[in-house]
Amino acid sequence: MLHYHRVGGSGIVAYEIGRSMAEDRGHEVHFVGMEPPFRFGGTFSERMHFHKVEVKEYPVFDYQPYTLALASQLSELILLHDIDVIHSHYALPHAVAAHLAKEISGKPVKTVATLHGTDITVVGAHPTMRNITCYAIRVSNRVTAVSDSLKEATIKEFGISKNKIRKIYNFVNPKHFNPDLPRVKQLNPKGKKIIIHISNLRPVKSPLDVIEIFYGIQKTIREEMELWVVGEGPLLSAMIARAGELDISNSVKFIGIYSNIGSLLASADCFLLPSKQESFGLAALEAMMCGTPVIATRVGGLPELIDDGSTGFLFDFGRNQEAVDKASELFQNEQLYARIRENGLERARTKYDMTAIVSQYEELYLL
Ligand code: GMT
Repeated sequence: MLHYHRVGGSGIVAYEIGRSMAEDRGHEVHFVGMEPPFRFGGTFSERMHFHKVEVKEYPVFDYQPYTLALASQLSELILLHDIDVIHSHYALPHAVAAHLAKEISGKPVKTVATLHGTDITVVGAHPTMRNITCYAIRVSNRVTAVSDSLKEATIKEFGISKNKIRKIYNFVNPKHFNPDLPRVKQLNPKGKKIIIHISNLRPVKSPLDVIEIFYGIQKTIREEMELWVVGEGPLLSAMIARAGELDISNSVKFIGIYSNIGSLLASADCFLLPSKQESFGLAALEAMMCGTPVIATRVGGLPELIDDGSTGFLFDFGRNQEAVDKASELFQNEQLYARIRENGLERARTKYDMTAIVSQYEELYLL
């Protein structure tokens, strides 16, 4: 049984683990959440089931008790479906709810918690949530982190033994992310060079830096190019305004939410990710799997994915000129471009291989 947040990379990873466990390995998988997993098109294969969490609205509560409702419904599902493993994505509130559900059911169900980043670096580290996060990690039977960087940050923050946490990298489904996907020609009829950014446009992703870096690259290489901004979020209006101030609105397409991300990535020439923090950086892996070179900040788990100058480019957060220089070099040197693209593809396919990573989770479930 898996439960997860309804948006973001963690939901995508949760869905792909469950899908692969059901379709490729014959397990019976129950997804539990407020909505079916993100990017899930509407149908489940026969071994996949979805259970919506119902939260009773009651005026006495200032805040509706989602975690308690989740724990109660998980405990029912444990009994109804004879569940062996509950895999929670995010320590808070999911790992806490899973532990409560196990206690309520009285069954020897195994609890696995995957830490994705903000549950540790932002929410969990906050004094109001510190103790409960630490508790969630302590009581979970197995805990995984999506990068070495996040594993180390968790050990440091909570003083947890390093044996308690196992690093299991994220992965993407090669069927949806590969270099042979059809290009979206209608978006680029003139065949311009395309720089792409995909995120939820929250401050942690530094989306305004995307505009600044694109402006710098355009000024440097003086070739017709376009920036595609994919996604929606709180800094969208500020990005539109900044593009206007820099007089580059005609070269920036704000695409919004788009379902066929793989085709967009395969149609682009470079992916920009100037985040302030990124425990893994799933979008960067998606780009590399599509053969699109990535220029990203040297933060969190990104240096585990990208070797600067070999499988992509890294720059220090906020040092946008460094990103401009590296992108300009990439675009002006065909041999370098081909090498980075091939190395990036190879790195993504081998180190983050879906079959190998799902096997690591399966092993953990059976341990
Ligand atoms: O940070 C987000 O925008 C969403 C969040 C999520 O729930 O998907 O992302 C975190 O988990 C992803 C999947 O493991 C990672 O790829 C992201 O790097 C991580 N975000 C941060 O660490 C800021």
